Amino acid sequence: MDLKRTHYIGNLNASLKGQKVIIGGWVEDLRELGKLTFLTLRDVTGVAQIVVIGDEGIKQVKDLNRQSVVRITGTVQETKARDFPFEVKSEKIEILSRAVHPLPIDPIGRLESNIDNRLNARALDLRNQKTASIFKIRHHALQSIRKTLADLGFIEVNTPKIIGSASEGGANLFSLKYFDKQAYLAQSPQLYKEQLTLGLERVFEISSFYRAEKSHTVRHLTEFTSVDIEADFMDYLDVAEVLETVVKNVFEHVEKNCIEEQKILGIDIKKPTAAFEKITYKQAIEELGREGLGLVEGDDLQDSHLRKLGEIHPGFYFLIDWPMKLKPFYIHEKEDNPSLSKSFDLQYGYLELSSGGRRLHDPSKIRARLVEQGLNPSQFEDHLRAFDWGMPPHSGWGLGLDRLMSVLTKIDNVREVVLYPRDPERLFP
Ligand code: AMO
Repeated sequence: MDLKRTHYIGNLNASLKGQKVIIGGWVEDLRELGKLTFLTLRDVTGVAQIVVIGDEGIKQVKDLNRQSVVRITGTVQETKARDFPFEVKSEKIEILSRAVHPLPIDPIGRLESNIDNRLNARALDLRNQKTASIFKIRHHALQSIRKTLADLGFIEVNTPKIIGSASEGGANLFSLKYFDKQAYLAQSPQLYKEQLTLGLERVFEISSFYRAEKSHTVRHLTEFTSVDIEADFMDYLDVAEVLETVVKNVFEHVEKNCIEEQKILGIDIKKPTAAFEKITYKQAIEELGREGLGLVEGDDLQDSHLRKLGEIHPGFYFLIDWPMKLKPFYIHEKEDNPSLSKSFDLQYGYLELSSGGRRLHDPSKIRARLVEQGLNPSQFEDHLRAFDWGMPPHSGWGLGLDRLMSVLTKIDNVREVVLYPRDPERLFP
């Protein structure tokens, strides 16, 4: 059976009047009006009205359930319908796949289903134009990130996800049996991306990473998508600038290329124009002190502190120069104040979107830091060997794509912007 279509519905228009077309998609609605049946057909690009005339055609679609898949051969013609600029008069209907009735959720979204029911029927949920729009925007965001980084000379890489020792220290690791050995799921590409600067200088990776965190929040998943970069001959503020460019370009690209999707979601995406403010950790502590949240230097910022900072700074801002003791073993100290680090987080209000910094490239310093943090340097020897082979000074960051998507689409729960989210409770579908 031939499955080809001559057009996506989105490519049809009134100027094709009189032309024969073959389209295919999902039946969204069916209305019988005496000797006519009107069928609304949707594919990924749009929706069209089909008029079915004649006993045979009408009989074919009479008991057809919504969301069944059909291929229509017909002619584009003028319409009296107010919602459509043209219609297609059907000459041949092929029913390719029948949907059951009732469906687990209303795919058009007229009847709202709760998020759990929608995630349980995610494939069908994508027929809801709001859901589809989120993932079209996500596609455009990814395209923009890849283009920005490639234009800046970054090479896209793929690092292993099954690893023999922790990349971010020991906490929150998923372990798995690897034949007769113990293995883990990568929490980040940290060690690999650092090593790769030795050969490829500027690298980036966009991939899933894993954290065994039993967090039940709208911003944590056990499997999340991270955009990671690492670059030699760049200091921490240089890579922060790359991050700012990446984020701004995403907004600009989506603002221009996802006009219909923004309409469907009822959002108005605007590229941030101002430079992202840089607030030092010390300034943040002082600001929080003035708000009555007394912290002493060296204290980590808890959720309540970040929420308060987010009220003071509602948009994008960098929190820079964190105390060394709050940062991972691979982070470089500030030359003029070794108790502070060359590090930053990119925040959107209270939400942490990214963290990064300059890395240590002197292996003896890394070994000392590992010991300081209660980690065993011998478990990192495979990694540290590379630091004796001409490791350039380097910096990088990791950006949570799911969190960025939630900011972009103004949807709080990251589960909404991930196709098949994984959290401590959700392992299916
Ligand atoms: P970090 O652990 O801060 O840094 O992670 C970087 C960014 O990844 C996102 N993220 C998550 N998103 C959803 N669910 C999670 N459980 C989750 N965990 C992290 C956040 C966070 O800001 N190797 C360093 C980065 C670097 O220095 O290059 C790292 O992994 O948006």
